[in-house]
Amino acid sequence: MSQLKQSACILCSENCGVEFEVAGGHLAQVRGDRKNPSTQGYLCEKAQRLDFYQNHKDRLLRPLRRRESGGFEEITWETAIGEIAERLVGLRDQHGGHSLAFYGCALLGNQLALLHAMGFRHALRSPYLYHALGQEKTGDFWLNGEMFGSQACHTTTNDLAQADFVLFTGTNPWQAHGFPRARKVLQDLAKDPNRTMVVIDPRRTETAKMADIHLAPRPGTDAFLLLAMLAIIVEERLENGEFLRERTTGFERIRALLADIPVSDFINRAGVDPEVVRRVARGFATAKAACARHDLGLEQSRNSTLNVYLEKLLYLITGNFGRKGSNNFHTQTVPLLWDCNENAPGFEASKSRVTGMPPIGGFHPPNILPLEIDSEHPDRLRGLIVDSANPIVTGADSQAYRRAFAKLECLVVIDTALTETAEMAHYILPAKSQFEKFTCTFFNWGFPENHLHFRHPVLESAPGPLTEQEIYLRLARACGEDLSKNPLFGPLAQLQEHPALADFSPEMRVAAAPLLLASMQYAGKHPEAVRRAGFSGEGPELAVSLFRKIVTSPSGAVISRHEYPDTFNMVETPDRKIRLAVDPMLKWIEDLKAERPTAQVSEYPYVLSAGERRSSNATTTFRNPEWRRTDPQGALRINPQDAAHLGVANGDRVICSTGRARIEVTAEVDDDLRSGHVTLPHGFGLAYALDGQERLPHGPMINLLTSSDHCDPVAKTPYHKNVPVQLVKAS
Ligand SMILES: Nc1nc2c(c(=O)[nH]1)N[C@H]1C(S)=C(S)[C@@H](COP(=O)(O)OP(=O)(O)OC[C@H]3O[C@@H](n4cnc5c(=O)[nH]c(N)nc54)[C@H](O)[C@@H]3O)O[C@H]1N2
Ligand SMILES: Nc1nc2c(c(=O)[nH]1)N[C@H]1C(S)=C(S)[C@@H](COP(=O)(O)OP(=O)(O)OC[C@H]3O[C@@H](n4cnc5c(=O)[nH]c(N)nc54)[C@H](O)[C@@H]3O)O[C@H]1N2
Ligand code: SF4
Ligand SMILES: [Mo]
Repeated sequence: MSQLKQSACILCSENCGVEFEVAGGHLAQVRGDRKNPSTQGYLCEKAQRLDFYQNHKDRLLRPLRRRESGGFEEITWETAIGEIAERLVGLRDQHGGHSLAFYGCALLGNQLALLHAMGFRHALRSPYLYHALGQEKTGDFWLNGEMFGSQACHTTTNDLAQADFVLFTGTNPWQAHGFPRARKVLQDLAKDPNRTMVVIDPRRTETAKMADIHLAPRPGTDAFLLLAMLAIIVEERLENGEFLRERTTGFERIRALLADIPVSDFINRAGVDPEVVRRVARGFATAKAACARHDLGLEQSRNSTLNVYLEKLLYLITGNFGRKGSNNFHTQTVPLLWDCNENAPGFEASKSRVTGMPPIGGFHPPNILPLEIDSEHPDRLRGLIVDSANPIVTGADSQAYRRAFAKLECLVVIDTALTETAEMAHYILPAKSQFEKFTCTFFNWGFPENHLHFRHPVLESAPGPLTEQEIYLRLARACGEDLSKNPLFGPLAQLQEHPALADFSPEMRVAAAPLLLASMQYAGKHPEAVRRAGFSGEGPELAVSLFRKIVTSPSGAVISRHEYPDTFNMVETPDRKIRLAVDPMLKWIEDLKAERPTAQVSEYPYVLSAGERRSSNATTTFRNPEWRRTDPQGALRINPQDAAHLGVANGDRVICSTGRARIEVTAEVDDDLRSGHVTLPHGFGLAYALDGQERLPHGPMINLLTSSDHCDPVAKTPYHKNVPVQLVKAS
């Protein structure tokens, strides 16, 4: 007997609504859920493979404890919780809460337990949450603090479906998505002769092939290109004077700086056609509504935070902010981002002890984690809880991670699967899968309309795994925390008794309580927008009607409808004006002007983008490599000229090395790449035992090659898209 159940795909932050036919513990048929208000039935091909996440040989079913002699033994939950609590409380009491840190706790699909995790973090007095967002978006969050007054003022580009000029820089949404129904939106853009799509990417990506204009700069030169575009806009007086006067401060300093940019020299540095650059700059500035979207190609490349700053200046100087089809702010239901500016309470205490790194948006960067552990510093990290992440594979410099994790006095991993990180743990705690529990994602970053999808379980879980909410509650209790006094567990426990939850099962009451808290905060902050989405009442009544809708809509709910100018009410500077001039960025631009390209021949002459998004990857969510239909080896893509130079043909093996490591990969000759630029995919290198074979890694483990010090000076985000490598044909 099969049954149709609604849920979401968990493979990227879009979390497209799905309908599953469930049969015999399998997610048999997968269809797009037309009733999902955000994704409306849309799916990409990867969703068809979701059963590979649910059912595989590495699923964890029992708590495991590391044996002195190596390997793991099964233990009961009671023993596991008791022993972990004793060890963590021991470290806290002997060395202080700052000897303990958390990693992850909020994954692409699995974020409902975040408040519980933070409740437990409070019990341990730990100031640290390391997170993958600190490998990508924290430079952006830092700028939001400087320019908009709060690191939580985060911009969204979801309205680009309404734009008539769209600029994608360093992102390939055909593969990576990043906004709802990406391929459909791209197809509509490409078909419409009145709208323009521009892609800035060194590779002729799937998205670039659909664009009206593709600029292929040398990898790592976006700052030069964007500065040239800004200088052209100002030189041609194409800035939006009215917007700048009403909404911003500091433009005169920016104008003076841009007047001094050597435009032709900078365009030359980027290696693109000056006429096309002018056309793009003019097009963006004079469009009815333009929207600029970037992703890792800017964030994980040279000058990361500066790149993002220049993109912000581009849409702000041209007034493409706070209106239909432009860049806007989004609202947050459960706040994922927190303002951590210098004046925020507890700022000093939240700095890491070894490297002195403050959190940005609430997150510490994975790049510094090995240094914080593998140190003689008396205040080094000694205990770590990893939940929903696999940093041994996904953090820069896997070997440094391994060395550091081996020194931890207590490593606890909460996961559904036996990962490379779990294999190093003292304790492994099995979590229910995202299809076996109530869960939710707070990456609902829509604007003007925002949505939330509280997902119900679609499968029975085997006995053994628990939800993360339950795990954190048990751990906190075992640590002796008075839950009623805990700033998170206390309110959540009270809300479980709220009449709005009275008709729910006990399990659902625990699961849904964070959303009642969130609904109260959200309806309190955005009452008009919530009412526009069809809810009525004031205060608690409005909050409860919003909450009831969220938890009883298995396909997701529309939670608010804003009006475009609301964006300006969300600016948090004292005068509600956007500060354009950010001193460290202006200084950085001066430094770039002084920088001279080197003519030196390097030992590592190729630029590797380590971590491309393809149809063959989905972070590290799938362990069984058989889910892939193409690209089984995770090929190194290389330009034909470079391949010929190395004497390499399609399918040949190549040694790819950096100062850190050398790995053997398979070449795929690809004329969509510039000469000198090569790419390897993200998410490969996971160990898995195929039938009749040993448990062995499949494909390149790219972070053996990367290093944590090749990174952004402000946010410490790694320059993964710009790793100098040496290539030789394998003998
Ligand atoms: N299929 C698939 N989709 C995913 C994921 C996945 O693992 N697989 N992961 C999800 C996650 S976690 C994220 S963060 C997003 C990331 O999504 P994206 O950032 O869009 O994806 P990437 O392929 O990592 O990088 C984007 C582009 O940057 C380009 N690039 C490299 N160097 C430069 C440069 O110097 N300048 C410019 N302008 N471009 C450059 C690359 O050629 C590439 O096309 O994808 C999400 N979606
Ligand atoms: N070189 C290089 N490195 C990169 C990147 C790159 O482009 N290049 N990209 C970076 C980026 S953008 C990102 S976002 C990170 C992603 O890297 P991570 O932050 O490590 O996240 P994932 O790879 O998505 O790992 C998800 C983990 O969650 C587990 N999991 C799945 N469901 C559940 C659940 O319900 N409960 C629990 N407790 N666990 C669950 C999975 O088994 C898996 O181990 O990688 C980063 N690393
Ligand atoms: S991987 Fe595809 S189907 Fe899944 S959430 Fe992302 S875009 Fe949607
Ligand atoms: Mo990411």
